[in-house]
Amino acid sequence: MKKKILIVLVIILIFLVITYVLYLFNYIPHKMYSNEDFNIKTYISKIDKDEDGIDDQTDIILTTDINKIEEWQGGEIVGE
Ligand SMILES: [Ca+2]
Repeated sequence: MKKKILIVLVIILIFLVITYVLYLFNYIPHKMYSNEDFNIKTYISKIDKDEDGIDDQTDIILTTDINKIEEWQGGEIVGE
């Protein structure tokens, strides 16, 4: 009997972990907010040190966004 309970708990735990990961990586649809929802003006830097035509603020955000699988290579965003 204890073994059945343990198996059920492990299955529930696995289900919760899978659900959390799917939610985290946006595979489960949910409400997402943008800057406009909170009246936040997007900051655009006037500096473009690597001269790629993308302001450095946007470069930093793009390269640290965990939802995007992009690589920063020599001033170009490669892949998706
Ligand atoms: Ca740049």
